[in-house]
Amino acid sequence: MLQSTSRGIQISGAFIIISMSSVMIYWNSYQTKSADITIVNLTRQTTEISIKTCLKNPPSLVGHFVFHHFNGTLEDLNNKYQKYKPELGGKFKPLECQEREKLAIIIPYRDRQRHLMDFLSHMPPMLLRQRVEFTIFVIEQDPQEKFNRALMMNVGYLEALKQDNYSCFIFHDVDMYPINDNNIYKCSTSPRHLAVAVEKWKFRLPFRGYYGGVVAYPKAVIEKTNGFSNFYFGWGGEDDDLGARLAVVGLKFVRPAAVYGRYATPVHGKDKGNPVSKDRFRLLGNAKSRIWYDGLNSVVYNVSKIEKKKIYTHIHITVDRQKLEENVKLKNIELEMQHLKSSPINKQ
Ligand code: BGN
Repeated sequence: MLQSTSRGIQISGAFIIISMSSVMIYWNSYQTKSADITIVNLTRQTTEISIKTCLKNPPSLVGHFVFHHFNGTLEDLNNKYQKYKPELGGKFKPLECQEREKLAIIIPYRDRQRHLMDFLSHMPPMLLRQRVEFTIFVIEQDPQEKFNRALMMNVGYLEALKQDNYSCFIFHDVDMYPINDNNIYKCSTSPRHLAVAVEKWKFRLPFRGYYGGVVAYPKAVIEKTNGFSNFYFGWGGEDDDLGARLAVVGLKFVRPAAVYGRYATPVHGKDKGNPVSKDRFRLLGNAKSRIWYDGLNSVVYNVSKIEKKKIYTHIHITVDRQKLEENVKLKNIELEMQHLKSSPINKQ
């Protein structure tokens, strides 16, 4: 028997304490663990509220979980995730509630088929437990130029926004696998560095300012920093550059606790086409002055193919380094001209 009172609901003797103020707390912060879809059958109003909005820490979380290498095929994964009915291109929505934030996971990618299969096997179950609405975008740079991870992040951001109005972006290495689902894949107003305790560094930060592996950015912050630098061809430095950009716009990143920000990392050999960058020290030296013209507003790339797979979107990119570098220079000149025109001397 269900009976409504002004302060709560009586169900066969059991009393669930729920006042209108507590409903407002669920509604406003969606932080608490105790709700999700458990408050059904209350008043009509509370039922609607609790089903509609996903909680930030839902009760479906399990905490630590194990990374398993996956030996199957993409077809196997398509079948496995069929019950979640992802839209073509791999847009997953939680079935239990409605999430307000749309997350795009951007993976800069080249020649890591096995890691990608592991990623696609490992990630969706965790994200669905976290009640995240998400799409995975794999941004593959073709082999003719050295790999440019940060440029692929710019491309992923711009291309994802052509598909839907994503509000949160997580830029993710393909070979880092979270192993604690309290590391929530949602955005806050500050950018977040999620890869805090990584297996290959004995579950520690390699150095205090490390800002690589996995970072979460709300859309507004990416716009503020003009995205990321386009100049880092080859391995190293591009993640330090992201950190430098934040400092220029007066922002700091935050991290989850190390017990949550844990990642398994499989061992792998050196990547072909991604030699250590010799330019990285020079680029980092002037990172802060390049932010206004080297980024989203000057990136040049060519989309050769967009494959909307059942469980993710795979975008193939070619980069003409010369064209790109010319365009970044032009943007610099353009901004300097604008600056001169608007300076008080020229206005007289
Ligand atoms: C740093 C690299 C990062 C890399 C981490 C972890 C550079 C720039 C010169 C100081 N930075 O040293 O890009 O993510 O190691 O491997 O090389």
